[in-house]
Amino acid sequence: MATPKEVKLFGAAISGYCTVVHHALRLKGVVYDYVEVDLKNKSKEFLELNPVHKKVPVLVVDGKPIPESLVILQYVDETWKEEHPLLPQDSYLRSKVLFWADFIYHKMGPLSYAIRTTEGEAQNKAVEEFMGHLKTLEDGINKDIHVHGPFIHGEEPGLLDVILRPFKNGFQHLEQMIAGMKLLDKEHIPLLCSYMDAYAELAVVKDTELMLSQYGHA
Ligand SMILES: N[C@@H](CCC(=O)N[C@@H](CS)C(=O)NCC(=O)O)C(=O)O
Repeated sequence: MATPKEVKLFGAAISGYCTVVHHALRLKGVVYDYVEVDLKNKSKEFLELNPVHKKVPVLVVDGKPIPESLVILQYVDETWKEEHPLLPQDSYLRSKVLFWADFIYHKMGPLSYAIRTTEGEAQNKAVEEFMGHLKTLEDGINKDIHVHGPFIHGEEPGLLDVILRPFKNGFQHLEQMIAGMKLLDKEHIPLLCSYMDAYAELAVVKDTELMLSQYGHA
């Protein structure tokens, strides 16, 4: 496959789904243009890129649109294969990583939304269920991936490190807003907390936050 010439990311600074794409491109060293989409007033150009879901992120590579963040991450990993692999070479290990990625997206994502958008009893229930999922994820990663390093994927961050990042940001924000709420608890999920802390120190994380801060969000 020829190396792509023009890479453009249509995203929104508030969106964790877009953050993960910024990080993947930057870990790979891909040079790209960024277009901030006004989600309240989506342009005709943007709607033509993602007519099915009408959501960000959409990555456009040499004029071809790729929607859906998890699909984009896999596309990026395959297209810039030589640089910083995000998925393991071994197909069984890769299946495990994709299994837990799917768990994060489809089990934890909706609950994280519920925590942010409910109050009282409903919120407590969502928090409790979410804490259970975090523990399941910690134990599952430990059992299935069991590599040693500061990151989930070992010495270098991979797909799971990337997609967990928006949770850390979101929950730190919630913990500050709601007194007594503790979502990222070192006693409960020591490994995940330490992976997330290591990831937070990366230049790609800080550079992306700096770049997106011009749109009013870190
Ligand atoms: N499954 C999608 C979810 C993307 C998503 O929910 N994007 C939100 C921003 S966080 C969006 O574009 N919302 C605009 C809308 O729904 O109109 C992905 O992983 O890319």
